[in-house]
Amino acid sequence: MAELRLPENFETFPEARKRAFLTLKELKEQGKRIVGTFCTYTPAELVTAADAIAVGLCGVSEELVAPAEVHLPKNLCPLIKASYGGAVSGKCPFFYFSDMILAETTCDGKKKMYEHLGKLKHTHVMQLPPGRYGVKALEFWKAEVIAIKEDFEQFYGIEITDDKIREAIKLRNRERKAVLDFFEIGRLKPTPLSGYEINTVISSNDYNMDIEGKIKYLEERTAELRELYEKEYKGRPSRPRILITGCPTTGVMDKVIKQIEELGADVVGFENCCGPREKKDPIDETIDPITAIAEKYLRVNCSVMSPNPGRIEALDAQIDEYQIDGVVEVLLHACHTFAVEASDVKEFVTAKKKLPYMAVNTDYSPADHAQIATRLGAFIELLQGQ
Ligand code: BJ8
Repeated sequence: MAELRLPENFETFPEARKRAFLTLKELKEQGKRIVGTFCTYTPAELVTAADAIAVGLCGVSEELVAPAEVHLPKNLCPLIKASYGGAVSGKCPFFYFSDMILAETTCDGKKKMYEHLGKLKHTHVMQLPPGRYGVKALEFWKAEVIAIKEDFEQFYGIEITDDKIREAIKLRNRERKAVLDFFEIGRLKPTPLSGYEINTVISSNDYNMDIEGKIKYLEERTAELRELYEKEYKGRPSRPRILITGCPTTGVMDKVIKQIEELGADVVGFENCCGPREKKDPIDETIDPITAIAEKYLRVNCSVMSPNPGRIEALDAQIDEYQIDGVVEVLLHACHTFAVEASDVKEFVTAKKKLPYMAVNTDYSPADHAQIATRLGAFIELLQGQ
């Protein structure tokens, strides 16, 4: 088995979560505002402008699935079940410490789950338009962005000024740039950065409450990796380079991302919400801040939007920019929107880009770990032979 390329002081995702939990407890005791969030469509700038901390509540653990099945059907996406399971069982400290929840109508399962969540805690559900095109979609979504601001103002008894929002946009744009620069280390060939580290760092960011600290860490790590590339990697042969697409991979990081790298390939890019999906697209700092926020988040390329051509465009660009040799699509069980898009993705990758494609249908259970390893092993052998 090949070794993962990880830094000496590498903090695993469970370690980062544990550290974040302790920090969050302290912050809560100091009276800080905490808002639980789920999705890339969430305008984090408004949370920051409310002087609140945003924490990610997406469930990533198999043990949280069973408590959810008391109210939710078995045949539902594991991410939805684990998110609700953590909340209803009291096992998710981030839900416990959140003052309120900022949710969104993305897929059907999530939006119906939020109705249950609303019985546990104040839950503001942003209504996303089903498609992003046309003036009406933007007008509708802009009204929803204003509604979030108003709910924060009422809930916390504060006023959120335009200046506060502008300041938050600038900060979050700097954060975006730092995350994107870190991701783009994956463009180097051979890459000095493990995809497992990328997925871990990005998922841990959901629990990082110190945005300035996060920017500093990412800038330093990016500089370190560039130096490492120049000193040790440049000119060496590359392992097969894989792009991950599809559903978020945090809950299946070990059985997919880690296994790919242990089997002899590099995960160099992510075209999913654990990747640069929205990082490449900063918020316009020159126009009315609410309009800028609404326009930006409506451009997120998620399969819940119909149609969603931006995802294929993003895949096209990433395959070229990251010199990809093969694409692995991760489909969480019962995620209909990504599963339906999968045939177009496969067609695009194999027919247009002339690259091997493989879909991994999975959930959070460890039961298919070995079976996935066998399939990934065969896929990587195919790439190595090309
Ligand atoms: S912007 S990818 S974070 S919705 S929960 S859609 S896996 S069935 S997470 Fe997502 Fe926002 Fe889109 Fe990104 Fe499918 Fe499961 Fe639904 Fe999911």
